[in-house]
Amino acid sequence: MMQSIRKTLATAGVCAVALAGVLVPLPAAATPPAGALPTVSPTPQSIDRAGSDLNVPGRVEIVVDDGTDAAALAELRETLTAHGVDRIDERASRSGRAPLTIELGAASRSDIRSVLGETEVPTHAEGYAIRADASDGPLGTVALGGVDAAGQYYAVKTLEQLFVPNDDGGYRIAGASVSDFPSMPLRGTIEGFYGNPWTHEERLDQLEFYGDVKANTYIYAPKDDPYHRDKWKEPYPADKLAELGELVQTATDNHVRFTFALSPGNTVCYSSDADYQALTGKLQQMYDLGVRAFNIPLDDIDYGRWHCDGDRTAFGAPSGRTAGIAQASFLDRVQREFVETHEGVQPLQMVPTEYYNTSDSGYKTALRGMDEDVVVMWTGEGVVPQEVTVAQAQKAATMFGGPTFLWDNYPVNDYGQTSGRLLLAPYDKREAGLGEYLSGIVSNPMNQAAASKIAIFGVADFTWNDEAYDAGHNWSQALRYVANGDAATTASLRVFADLNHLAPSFGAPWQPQSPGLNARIAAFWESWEAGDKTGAVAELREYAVAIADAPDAIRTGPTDVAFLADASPWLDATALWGASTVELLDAVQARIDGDEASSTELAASAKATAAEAAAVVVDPVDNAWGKAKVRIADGVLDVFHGRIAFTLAMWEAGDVVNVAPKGTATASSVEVPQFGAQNVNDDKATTRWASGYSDDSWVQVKLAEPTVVRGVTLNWESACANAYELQTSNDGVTWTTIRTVDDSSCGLDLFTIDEADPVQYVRMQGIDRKTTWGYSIWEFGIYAAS
Ligand code: LOG
Repeated sequence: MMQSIRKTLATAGVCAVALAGVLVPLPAAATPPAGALPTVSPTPQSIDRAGSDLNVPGRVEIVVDDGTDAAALAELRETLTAHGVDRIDERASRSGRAPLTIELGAASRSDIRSVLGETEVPTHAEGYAIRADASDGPLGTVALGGVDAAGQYYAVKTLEQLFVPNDDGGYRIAGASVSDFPSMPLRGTIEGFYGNPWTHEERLDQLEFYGDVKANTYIYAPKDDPYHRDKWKEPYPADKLAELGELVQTATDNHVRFTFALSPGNTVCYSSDADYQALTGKLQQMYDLGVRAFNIPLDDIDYGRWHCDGDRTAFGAPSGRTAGIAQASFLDRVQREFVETHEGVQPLQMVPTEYYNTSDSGYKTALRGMDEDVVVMWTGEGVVPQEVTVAQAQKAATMFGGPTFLWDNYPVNDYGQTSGRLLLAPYDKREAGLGEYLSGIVSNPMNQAAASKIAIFGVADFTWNDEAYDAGHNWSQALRYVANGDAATTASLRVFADLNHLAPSFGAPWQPQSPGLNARIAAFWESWEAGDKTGAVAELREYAVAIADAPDAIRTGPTDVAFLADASPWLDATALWGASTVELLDAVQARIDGDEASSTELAASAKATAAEAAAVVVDPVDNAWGKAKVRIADGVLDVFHGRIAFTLAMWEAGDVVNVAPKGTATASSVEVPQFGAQNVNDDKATTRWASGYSDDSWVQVKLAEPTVVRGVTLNWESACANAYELQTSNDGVTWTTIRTVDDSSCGLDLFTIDEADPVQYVRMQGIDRKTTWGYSIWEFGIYAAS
């Protein structure tokens, strides 16, 4: 239904003026290798070289007609101006007076068809075709043909990325033949998180961004906007309404459907005509502003109760099944009596109360009875899924009665596990082929709007062309976009984003923390253990310097300023972590060089700087988790610091070796057989011992022979201890407490031991558990002089 967002030339003048101040063209393509085409994002379905590049002259003619999309034309004018064109003539037919002619309009227009030549025009909605080829003669022509108005707009958005800088400061347009269309009809975001809603300015900025990445959907559903959920019946006051009106206009100008969502589920009486009238009255308020897409989210509500006696009478006792019947009847009426009676409105969208799985239930059975035009959302298998596969989406289509619309909870950071985090990993783990069973995907982003662009860039690319999607490639493009095309800033952003790569879920994280740094640390220990300590330090130090310098480079480069504001505390912490890591590595090198005094001093300074880094808090906060400590490379960089500190402390003892693997581990209890005591000294960080659920549980290692112990390490799983003792013994009967610990890291605890006498046993004796589970340890390390 492109009708609703289509504008004709009649409004073009007004529109161009309105857009002039806000449109920022995509960064020009980096100069591609000779003959290669610039990278276009989202990845087109088909893009090929079609002859040589066209020089961009100072004067360009645009051939338009009544079918030319106003937003596309405004965008084209904008981008030509940004690339050095100072005279643009609009004409109804080609005059031959300008060195470059651009034909913009419906792909079916005869002049466009003839320039497109062999370039295929797709049939899909929002599709387009481009042909730019200088070899046709001295007067260059570029054809931009859209299947519909949005297609024209997207043709221009692709053309913007085909500008290649010349050495003389001018530009050329890459000679290309593009035939392109989206894999999924719905692409974009749902502002659906808890915590501070985005500001008006952030939303305007997002809508411009969606235009750049060919995303066409923005669903307005901030949980903490009172008029969206708690006070859903109350009409918006005039000032809010004016803002919403501006959003609707900006969305339209960027070919984005502003989709208004209203969440009545906490109080609605499904059988009440008054409530139906209240809801549709509010939708009407939005329709009058120009909104043509609506969504009724019924997530995160208690469907085990009614809010009125009428529902009990109408649907029976509350249950999943009767809730499904009630919701379906209510939404059917909205679809029939509101959506279908209002010109240009898209099919109604809804979020079911059971949105997080595909197991069948009375609720889902009832929901399948709903009007099949109503689009049903779900979040995947789990609220924050580990992955989304074609098989899952296929099952969802069966359970929800048709292709579903994925509400993808990434990079949203409103739940406990995301506390203190920015989620900057690429969009990943969505299987190619999802387009067959999904009508689309919207990202639920972070409270930090601009920082969410990295992930959204991926969602836009994946939904446009899921078969061609490559997360790593997309990440580079996304970082480059945030860096406004600057290569050095992009490189610094990559270092920074890697430190913020962990993607949590309600269970285990679904993307790991800092894979780039982690690989470098692994390489460090590999060289170290192979005997090349200086080489190990030198190599990692270079990366530590890159970490230390990244925040300043990002801040002084041409980075999106809104991103800088969002990321500020994380950038602060990164600078400190980087500086501290450089100092720490210098301490190691001093020690290698035999300069103990400098080493001790540097290590102490590194420790102080790391403490400062760890103390940085997010303040003020936009997130539901409140004031929290910033987390940067946690579990990777802090663990490395701990291990280095231990290594330095062990230096005294000369080279030390872990003797625990040669010993025998036993324990007071095991939770289940797979978590046996033998896992604690098997030298594998991936297997663990776990005790039964009692505070006084213990695990011990009987060493192969009496040994003078120089150090002990305990690598705790999350079932760790509030308090425990380290004990030693010679006979396994009489024990000596050598350390009482009440400040465990709940990660890697490291102890240097200064006891002269050899011992046969070392034991972790629990005192107080941190969780309701038992105690669990990945590895128990016992170090002695080698
Ligand atoms: C909410 C959503 C929230 C997200 C992550 C859906 C459909 N609803 O568990 O508003 O941002 O989880 O905390 C949700 O995902 N419920």
